[in-house]
Amino acid sequence: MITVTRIGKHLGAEISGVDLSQPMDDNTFARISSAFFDHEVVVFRDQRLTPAQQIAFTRRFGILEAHVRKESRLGGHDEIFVLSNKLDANGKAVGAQDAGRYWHSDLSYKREPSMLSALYAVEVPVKNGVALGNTYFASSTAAFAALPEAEKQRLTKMRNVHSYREYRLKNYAAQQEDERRGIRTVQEHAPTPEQLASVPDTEMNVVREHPVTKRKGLFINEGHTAYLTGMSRAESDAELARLYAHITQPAFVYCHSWRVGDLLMWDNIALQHKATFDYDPLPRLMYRTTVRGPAVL
Ligand SMILES: O=C(O)CCC(=O)C(=O)O
Repeated sequence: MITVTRIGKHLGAEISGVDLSQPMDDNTFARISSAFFDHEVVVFRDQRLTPAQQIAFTRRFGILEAHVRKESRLGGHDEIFVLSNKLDANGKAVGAQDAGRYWHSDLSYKREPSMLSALYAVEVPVKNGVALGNTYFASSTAAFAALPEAEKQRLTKMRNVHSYREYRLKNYAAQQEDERRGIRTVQEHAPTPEQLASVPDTEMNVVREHPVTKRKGLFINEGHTAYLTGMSRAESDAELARLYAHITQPAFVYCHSWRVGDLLMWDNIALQHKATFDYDPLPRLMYRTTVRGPAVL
């Protein structure tokens, strides 16, 4: 029997009593889907999934994305984006090592940003019995709901631009700086001109209504939002910093401590997330599938 147990104050639930490797009837799927949208981030513990089974389960939610970073897709399974600090036998990175340095919502720079992502823990770094590489989630719907009415109305009139180009350049510069300071052991290669040109900047509303729950949330994030329109960069930076501090305050955050076999799914419209890089050189290997969402306005 499926049980859903709340694990965070404003977000997060553990769903137990389901084996995601098996075909699933429509009633069970409907129960999972409704718990997922309600809680915004859900974890299924102790799963044993092949890439094909992860793909089959997440495909029930919609069209799967093949990530723009082709070099980080899993061989034979384009729908799986590999996150890892591991190297293969030829010394080549097996996946993306820098995903999630900033608070972000997956693929939010696209005209049709991601609806949800599912991350499966294949290898989790553990030191002295404690799992490292936690992932943090912040509910931007809970953050929006907590704002005063006048502030909600002011933000509802605002627009922001998400830029894959600015994000990759900022991320790469930060990684180069880390390397200079001796922090990371595995290096990302520079974003290619082809990658930078492949996703145009997208302008969209700051306040976004969720297509399923109808909750409103702040669709801005530190990683991908380049600027708010209609003001100077300096004004935009100050306003964004204030809003990010509001969204990511502890009351709206759930921190996930990983175990091998966790399949964690999060709602990219309702929340944003951030990785922790505290484990190198211990190996970490995660497989992500990402479901496309509706177009932003
Ligand atoms: O590896 C993590 O903990 C989070 C990864 C992430 O941010 C992403 O997949 O977008």
